[in-house]
Amino acid sequence: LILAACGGANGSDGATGAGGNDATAGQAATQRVIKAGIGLNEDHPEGQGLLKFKEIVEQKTGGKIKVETYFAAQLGDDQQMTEALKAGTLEVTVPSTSPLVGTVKEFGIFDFPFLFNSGEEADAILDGPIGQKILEKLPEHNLVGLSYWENGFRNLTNNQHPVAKLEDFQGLKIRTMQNEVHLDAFQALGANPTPMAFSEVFTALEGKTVDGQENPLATILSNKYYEVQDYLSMTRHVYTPFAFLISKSFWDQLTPEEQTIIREASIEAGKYQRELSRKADQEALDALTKEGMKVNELSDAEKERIKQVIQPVIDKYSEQFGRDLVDQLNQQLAEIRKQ
Ligand code: KDG
Repeated sequence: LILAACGGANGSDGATGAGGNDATAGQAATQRVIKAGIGLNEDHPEGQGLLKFKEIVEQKTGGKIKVETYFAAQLGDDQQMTEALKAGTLEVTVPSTSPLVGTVKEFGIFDFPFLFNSGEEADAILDGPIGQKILEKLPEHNLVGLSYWENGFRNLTNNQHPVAKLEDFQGLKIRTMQNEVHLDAFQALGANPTPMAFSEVFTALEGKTVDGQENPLATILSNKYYEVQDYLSMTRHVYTPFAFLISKSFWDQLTPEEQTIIREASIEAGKYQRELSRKADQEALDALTKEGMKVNELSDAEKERIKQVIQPVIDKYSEQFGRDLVDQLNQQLAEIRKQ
């Protein structure tokens, strides 16, 4: 969004202006506004990360670029906001990579269950050549991906019973993100998955359209799912990254200096956001227990059984997303794990 292009004032005075103003004399005095929308709440690590991005951009541009923040899916769900970026009617959004598979199918490799063992492993892959190669597929869709942030490891909540073993998934109606890998994985486990936009989840849980959902602990807390869910099972079945996206039509209007400030701000805010996210993941469990959720762990043996049932789903999608890419991913993970 460009507010006012008032090049005249600075431009015409530039030659005669006092020394102090010379630095800005040649630049168009364009006031820009970045509208940034996300699905989660302001108190969630993602919301706090977005506020950090705003602070850095406004400070580094001396207020020339303003960031307006919109939380809690006020501007739509992840897919709708991503479409708005493509259309150039919204500048920034930070969706989970999972619903982006309709735009760039390769994001789906990050949806493979039990791919990463830690947030740090995820950082190394996302910030390394594989993560960056996938971001490079965005510009042809009028999107620019500047960095990855963290949504985190997902855990299952439901209203029927604790999920402690493979058989406990049988028949559970579970809301999943709009992503085929998630859908197929839950189907393979015997559950009855329903893809749904994030903004509809609370109402679906409350109205019992579904029995359960899965999300990182910080989201289960921030979105008050504990009010409508009894059981929390620590499945940690998949890690979800966020992708920091900016509309390409907006990006292309920026000067190289402005692009650098914005790219670096998204990376710096992302570092802060990942730290907050990891702290929140540890702290949320206590809070959720206090809210009365019944928490259970899964044994390593059960996790192994679950992994085996899901493996054919991973094999199927490895072919679809590209064998070479998946081999490269596994190779790099093996190298990271050796260190
Ligand atoms: O802004 C991000 C959220 O809208 C969403 O991605 C959260 O993980 C999520 C989900 O379950 O949809």
